This record gives sequence, C-alpha cells and structure tokens, in this order.
Amino acid sequence: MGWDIIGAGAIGSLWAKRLQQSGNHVNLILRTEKQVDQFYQQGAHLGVFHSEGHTSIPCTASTPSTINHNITQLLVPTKAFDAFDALESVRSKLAANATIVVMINGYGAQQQIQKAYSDYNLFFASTTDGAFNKAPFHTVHAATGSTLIGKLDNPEKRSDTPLISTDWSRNIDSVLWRKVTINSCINPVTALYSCRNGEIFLTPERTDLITELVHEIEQLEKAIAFIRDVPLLDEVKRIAHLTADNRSSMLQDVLNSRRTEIEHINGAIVKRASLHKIETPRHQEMINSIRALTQSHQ
Ligand code: KPL
Repeated sequence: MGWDIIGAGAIGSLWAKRLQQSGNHVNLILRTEKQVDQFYQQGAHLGVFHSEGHTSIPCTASTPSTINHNITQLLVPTKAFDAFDALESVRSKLAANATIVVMINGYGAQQQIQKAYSDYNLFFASTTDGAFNKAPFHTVHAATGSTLIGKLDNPEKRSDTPLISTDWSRNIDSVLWRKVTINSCINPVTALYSCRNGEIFLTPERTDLITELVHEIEQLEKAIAFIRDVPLLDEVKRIAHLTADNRSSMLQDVLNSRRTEIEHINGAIVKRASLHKIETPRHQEMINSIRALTQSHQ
C-alpha cells in the first residue's frame, strides 16, 4: 500500500518515516518542479533526526500535476491556511472513496474541508508531536507526542484508524477545540515575547495576558456549554511545562519570516465568540500584534 503526503514539512516528514517503516511506499507531493528536482538531487530521501540518531527515509516525489497514480491514501499535514488549496490541487487525482487524513492546527479549516470532501473517507487528526525542519528535507523530531484521530461527521461511529500509532477519538471536534484554545494562549505570547514555552509565565505582565486570554475563552465556553474536567489555565500551564524547551510553531514562523497561523488559532476563537456575541479583545489584540510583527510575510 502507499501513502501520498502533501509537502515535506516537519510533521509530514515524521509520518513519512512511520509509514515507510511500517511497509508503505511514500510519495511526497511538493509544490514546484524545482522542489522535486532538489529532492532527487539530495538523494530522494528525507532525513529525520531523533533521540536514537538519524534515519534516512526513501520516498518518491511529484508535483500535483505530475502525479501519475490514483491517490488512495492521502495525509495532509500542512499549515492550516494551506490545507484547503493543497487538497484542491490534487482533487482530480483522488481515487473514489480515497482515505484522507487532515492533520492541521487551528479550528475552522477542518470544517470547511469536511463540507467539500464529504464524499471521501475523511479523517481529522490532532498531534502533540514536536518537530521542526532544520533544512529542506531534514527534520528534527524534538518530542514524541501522541496523535488522536477521528471523524467530524458521525464521530460516534467507531472506525479503524487508518494511521498506525494513533488513537481513535470519538469526539475529534472537542480534541481540535481544546488544542486550539491551548495554542491561542501559548503561541502568540511566545511569538510576541520571543520566548520559549516554559517562559510564558515568567513575568506578571505575561501571566496577566494569559489569564485574560483564558478568561475570554471561558466566557465563550460557557455560552457554548463546553465542559472541561480541568480548567483551561491549568491545561495551559501543564502544556507549557511539558514543552518548556520548545519554541512554539508560531515563534518559529516569526523567527523564520514565515506566515503564521494566527488567523486559524486566535482568529478561530474570535470568530466563534462573535457568533455568540462574546467579546474577545485580548485575542483580537494578539491577532493585530502578530499581524503587525509579520506584515511583510503575510
Ligand atoms: O502545539 C504547539 C505549537 O507550538 O504549535 C505547542 C503545544 C505550543 C507546543 O510547542
């Protein structure tokens, strides 16, 4: 069996490793011919650095227009703002009832994809793996996390997970929401203060900011009757502590002059809150500040 993976980002490369090592052929779908040429010139493999050393993963690569097979299993581990267009670029190559796993950050793009691709065997995943690309096609697996997978339509129906080493979630919508709420409190703060995750409570100013971000989400969650066992602030503290040495994905984007996912993270909070007439000025402020910081690369 084979998997196609869109892009060669850090999370996609981790999954290329896992899928290839469990006996699948992996084809990378890259944006341009130039990237495909570069991939073959570098020996047609992905390099993944991890705690036990370095693994070289042989793959093939093509652009959306040069794929010469029907895609039966597709992983979409892109940035949230790229996912829909990336899927559209390979739509004509999808086999009827192809399995598609969308593994993106944020909240909102998943629902848009669900509407447009409901004819396919569509899954959504949320991962806590930590990884970053240190060079094109060279990924560092910084922290092993876990990956939950489920369906947005008919979530209760138990199905086999199509990806190895993942756990089934009967409520992936809630998993995606929890993740975006945590990211909306950690990521912009690390990007604005240029600090690691473990430093977001270092000063009273940062602590006040996070407390207010959390409070706005709590108002919204009251309105939508979203129940948590553990208060969000405690969750934010736990994840910040667990990933203390990490530079958040948003900080990495800012440092590398890349577009950030702020619209899909804090933007998702503001959007959902506005539907319930809840004010979220601190989240809006995060969007404005990150936009201002990255204006030249939007
Ligand atoms: O998901 C993350 C991210 O950086 O996007 C956290 C949980 C904050 C870990 O770095």
